[in-house]
Amino acid sequence: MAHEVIRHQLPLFDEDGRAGATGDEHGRDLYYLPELPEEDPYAAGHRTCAGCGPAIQYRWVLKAAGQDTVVAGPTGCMYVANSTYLCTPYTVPWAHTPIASGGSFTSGLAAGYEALIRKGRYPGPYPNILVMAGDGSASDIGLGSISGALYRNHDALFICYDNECYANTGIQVSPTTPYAGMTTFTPFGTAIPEGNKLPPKNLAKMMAEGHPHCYVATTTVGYPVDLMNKTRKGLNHVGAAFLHCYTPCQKGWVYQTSMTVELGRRVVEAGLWPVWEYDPEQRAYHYFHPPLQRPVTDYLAMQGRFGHLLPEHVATLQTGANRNWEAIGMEVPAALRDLEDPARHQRLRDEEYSMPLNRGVGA
Ligand SMILES: Cc1ncc(C[n+]2csc(CCOP(=O)(O)OP(=O)(O)O)c2C)c(N)n1
Ligand code: SF4
Ligand SMILES: [Mg+2]
Repeated sequence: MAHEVIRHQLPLFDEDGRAGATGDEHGRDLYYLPELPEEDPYAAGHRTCAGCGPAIQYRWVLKAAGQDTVVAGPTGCMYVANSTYLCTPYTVPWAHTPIASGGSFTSGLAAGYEALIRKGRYPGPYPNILVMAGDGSASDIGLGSISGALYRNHDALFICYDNECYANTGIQVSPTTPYAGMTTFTPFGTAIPEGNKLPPKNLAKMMAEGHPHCYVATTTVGYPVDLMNKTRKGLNHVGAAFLHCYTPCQKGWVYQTSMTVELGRRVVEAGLWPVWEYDPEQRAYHYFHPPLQRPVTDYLAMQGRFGHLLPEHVATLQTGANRNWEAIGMEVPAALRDLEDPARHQRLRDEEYSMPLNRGVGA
């Protein structure tokens, strides 16, 4: 007789009663401190760069998932920097997979645990199974294997930590690199002054539209409670779930290391990273409306990878952000609409913007 598969139901963290919340003048609730688990399945002692966004994501996700978790990591920074010989930061079972097979490996894990529990050969309960793949893996080299896993509806959480480049091999362009983002494979010059000519692949929408039975969400390291709750919702969902998380890479993007979390908020406030959830029961999207709408320059100018932008490039990015505001059901303020005009801009390094931290490469 088949044994029953008992699944965890992880409670969500309170987002309203934030114990230590102190709003800034825009109500962004800068420091909120809900009761968090003390356990840290991703412990200190890894070797990622200071301020590494993916490392912050790994820590929050594994804190939310807890100790009964099995995690996989395809090749990328978060494999290489975390698994120096005889040393890893994981206190839960972890496995490296080839860059193309995060989806198929994790499918096998999920199917294997399910079969063992049914046969009475693993006492259960069914563990939290998740994979965290880079954007190069999830949106490019391993896209097919993750899409296959979502389609077959394996009970696991598939996460893309998106640092908008192939970081580990030297900051090369990936399908999620933003328009005009400089990488080592998209240098700016007289022939191609914007660097990267292509807009980023909309990976999360592809996953939601293409696999409508799955829970799909986007988030950033700027919203830790949102990230942890979406991790738990994805794990609680019986079947496949996909989470796309914006994770700045200070080495590749060239910014002050303390600004990783601030970037994770500004990208949303600039209209460049819509935060949403797709509910497969209702077949509906729920969009987060940030309390503040900024010009894209407030975000771009903090990063050296955009230091070469000319007025027309900034205007193109503002135009894309404005269309995003409309797509998530927010009004585009007249001041931001005006900024679609290149004549309203200077070279990015000469623009006025808030918190001028990094005037960029060549500035
Ligand atoms: C099939 C294959 N092609 C190329 C590589 C080389 N490679 C190793 S890590 C890496 C970068 C991965 O980028 P991403 O998935 O975005 O992770 P990140 O390094 O940015 O964390 C590449 C291209 C590989 N390991 N396997
Ligand atoms: S290169 Fe980027 S993603 Fe890789 S460890 Fe450094 S900050 Fe993190
Ligand atoms: Mg990457």
